[in-house]
Amino acid sequence: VAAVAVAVAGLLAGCGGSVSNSGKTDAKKLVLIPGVANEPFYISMQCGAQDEAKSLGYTLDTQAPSQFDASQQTPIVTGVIANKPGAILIAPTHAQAMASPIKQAKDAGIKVIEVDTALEDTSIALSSISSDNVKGGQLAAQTLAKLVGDKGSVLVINTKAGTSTTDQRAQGFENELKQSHPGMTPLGVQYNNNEAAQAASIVTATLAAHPDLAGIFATNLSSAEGAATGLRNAGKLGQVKVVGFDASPKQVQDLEDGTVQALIAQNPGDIGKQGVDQAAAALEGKPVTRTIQTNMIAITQDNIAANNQYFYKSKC
Ligand code: T6T
Repeated sequence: VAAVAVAVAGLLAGCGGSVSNSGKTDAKKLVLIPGVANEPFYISMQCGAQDEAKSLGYTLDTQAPSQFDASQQTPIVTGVIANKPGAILIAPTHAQAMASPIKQAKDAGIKVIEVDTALEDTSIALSSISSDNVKGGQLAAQTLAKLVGDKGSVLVINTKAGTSTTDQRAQGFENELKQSHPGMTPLGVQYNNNEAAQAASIVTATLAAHPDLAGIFATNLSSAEGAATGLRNAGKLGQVKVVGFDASPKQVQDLEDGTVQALIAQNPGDIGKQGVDQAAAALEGKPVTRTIQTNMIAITQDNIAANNQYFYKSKC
């Protein structure tokens, strides 16, 4: 009776594959669940993950929410659990709100690997691969300090509270200002809901209240793309210095034309690749590394030509 029940459960789940003691999963099937669809950071991650999956003999399917939001990512996770892949590589869109659905994946016997963002609860994922985001924020502060001559008011444009990576970048930035740059006045953190248009509006409103604004740290792609648009609209290009995180095609264009002065580029392709390596290790019973940090670089007009391998892709 038990054997029949297992077979029926397998049929209902629509999958074959190996039987593990935690249920029937397809041990050759990986699913990548990025933070949001059609965005160069995650597209680059997907390219790296796909290539690695292919070379290791796994299939990799990608299912992304249309907005960076836990309410949209949750049903994707639930749907993926029903298909029982061997492992998921996921970028949680919220450090707390995504804990419950991701734990359900773990409880269903699916190996969980975090790529880029992470949950606050470190007991759910087997491995987390990301930039050192606190250090990235510190690097942004040091870069912006040089650009503004270590003085003046500076604004942080962040995405959504609860995003582990960008919260850490803002924290690293503010700590560095506090510790080593007393001449710089932080105006605080404003959130753009991961929408470039909202970042542009934040810049417009901040310039109205603080016409002497010296610099902006934009903690990710949407913040930086929007900050550049806001400055262009206000006719403040070059007067207000911008250090942005990420390196989308638009961000690189903004750096080339001098709208922004520096980009902290991550290595999303490597995050994806290493995510697959960790998933494969877990599925093959090999040792897994709990925390892996991938590299980052500050790109300015001076070193842009030497660093085009860091530019993010719009397609693989
Ligand atoms: O900056 C990346 C990523 O590291 C962050 O967690 C969320 O925003 C991006 O995807 C860029 O949009």
